[in-house]
Amino acid sequence: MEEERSKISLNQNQSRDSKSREDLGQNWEILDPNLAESRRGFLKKGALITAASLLGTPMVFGKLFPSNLIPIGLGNSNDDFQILGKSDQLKILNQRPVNAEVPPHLLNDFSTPNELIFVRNNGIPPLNPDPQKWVLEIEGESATQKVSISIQDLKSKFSHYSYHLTLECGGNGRAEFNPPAAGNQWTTGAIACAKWTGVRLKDVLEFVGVKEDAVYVAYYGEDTHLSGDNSKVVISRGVPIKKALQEESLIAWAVNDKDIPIMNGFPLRLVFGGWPASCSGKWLSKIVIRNKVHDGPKMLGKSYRVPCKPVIPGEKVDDEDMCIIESMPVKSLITKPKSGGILTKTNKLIVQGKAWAGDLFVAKMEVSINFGKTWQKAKLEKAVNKTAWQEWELEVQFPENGYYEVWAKATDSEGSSQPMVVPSWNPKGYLNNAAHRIAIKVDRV
Ligand SMILES: Nc1nc2c(c(=O)[nH]1)N[C@H]1C(S)=C(S)[C@@H](COP(=O)(O)O)O[C@H]1N2
Ligand SMILES: [Mo]
Repeated sequence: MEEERSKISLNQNQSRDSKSREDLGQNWEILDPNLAESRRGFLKKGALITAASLLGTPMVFGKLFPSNLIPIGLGNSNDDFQILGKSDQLKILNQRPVNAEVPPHLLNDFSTPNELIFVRNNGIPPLNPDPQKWVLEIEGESATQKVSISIQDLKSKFSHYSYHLTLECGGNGRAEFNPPAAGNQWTTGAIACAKWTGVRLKDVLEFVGVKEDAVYVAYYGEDTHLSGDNSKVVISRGVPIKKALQEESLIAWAVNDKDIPIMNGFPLRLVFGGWPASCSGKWLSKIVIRNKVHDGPKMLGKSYRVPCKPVIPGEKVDDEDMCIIESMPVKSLITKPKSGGILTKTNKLIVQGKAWAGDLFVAKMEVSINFGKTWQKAKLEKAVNKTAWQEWELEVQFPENGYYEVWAKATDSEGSSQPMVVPSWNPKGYLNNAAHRIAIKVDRV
């Protein structure tokens, strides 16, 4: 019993803090049981009863609760470390380089506000970059000429476009892989969808001239290596020419009609919606048009690659059996309410969220309150443009008082759905698109 108790790590001395009612309305109180938000653990026989007694309420569909899951709670530890231009609500995973994710309930805006766009740095951002003096070079084996262009020229010579683009780190959800993968232990928050403004990469590439043999378009940025060695490139990735020529692929200078936050690439960056965000070069100073698959740092080996064929968890995989990640898999988040709320005056709840599917569209969104036994179809909005996330909403009704989980699952336009459990293990912990779950207690008097 003791062991199970500590595994669930429920804080018994939880206080009901009426100040944390947030935007949930009068029907809500927030508990802070610090339940482990993890799929890694196993509940032993009898642990469900322990869980229920610790929760102080029965698990209504307890019999259906899979034995390899642990009931979720909440708990969001905040650090003192403040990131320039970012909300203090971000969860800091690393201070050097800065890496910070966003709790799901803060992603309820249609366009993610600038201070809530997650940060994934591999090196040190440039200090006080001057947009007036910034120069973008374009060259490469498959460029017909070498061009240097200022931001002012980009703005005046090419048409401007704005798109809502979903940028998700390939390692989002890494924290759940077992055996664990090294790197930032992202849970669900390395994702943002904001309105980006700039010029089409396609227009700029056509202006420069692309040779017939072009295969890849890649970036270099002005961030510096953690080692302090300025001759070392931090990261240099890219996309196949087809993705580069997509209408929504931009060289951007603004997000949500404001300057890009310094942590997200001010004054200039690439944005490729629906692909691992590592393709979207920040502090962009050079674009190369390659006649082969780009071979910059973090393109090769195991970086942003997964085994071409499924492997046994923990198995060693040779580099030549790894394939580059392209379009990201279908995924969704419950962005309202915050996990761990208590319904006290009603048994009805409006659940809202976002869903995205790489280069595809989301075709269906479903919600379950009985651990996946039955699913209810949510109202799903159409995408405003390709690779924008889509909003969804559903009112659910809970049959009686007790502990519930709301599970949400998206299906893409080609029929692929999110799994309930962590999908294909891979050495670096990429592409975890397991369905999102939140905890709800119904305690109607
Ligand atoms: N120059 C540069 N570009 C970069 C990175 C970086 O470290 N340096 N990180 C990449 C990775 S791995 C991700 S997930 C996204 C993160 O973008 P964001 O920090 O704006 O959310 O930027 C990508 N572009
Ligand atoms: Mo990333």
